[in-house]
Amino acid sequence: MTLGMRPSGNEWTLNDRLAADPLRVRVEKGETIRIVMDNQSPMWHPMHLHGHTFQLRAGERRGVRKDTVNIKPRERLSVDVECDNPGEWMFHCHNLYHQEQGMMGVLGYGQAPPRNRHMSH
Ligand SMILES: [Cu+2]
Repeated sequence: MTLGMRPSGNEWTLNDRLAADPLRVRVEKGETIRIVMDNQSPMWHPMHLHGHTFQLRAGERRGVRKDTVNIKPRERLSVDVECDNPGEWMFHCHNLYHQEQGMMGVLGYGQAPPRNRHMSH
């Protein structure tokens, strides 16, 4: 997952997508996924996942379990998520102006729900 900033300097992205077309990562109940976050922007991003905790990875070692992790500029960081809580869960930067501009997506179980469904925080 790429954390990016558009050249305008005020558009923040996940995999180069903005808020109007958010990233959805499809998972299935019972699996464990690894999210590798690659911060290609020059700012810190406190990335927060709803509905789950995740476990930081340091090489093959398992790190602490949290629901928010700070990623430094140009840092790459991996977390493991046990998918044990079905729903549509927001995953976003906790700097709200980054989130509002597009640094937000969804971790969703199974097939995506209809597009017009409102996503609440
Ligand atoms: Cu941010």
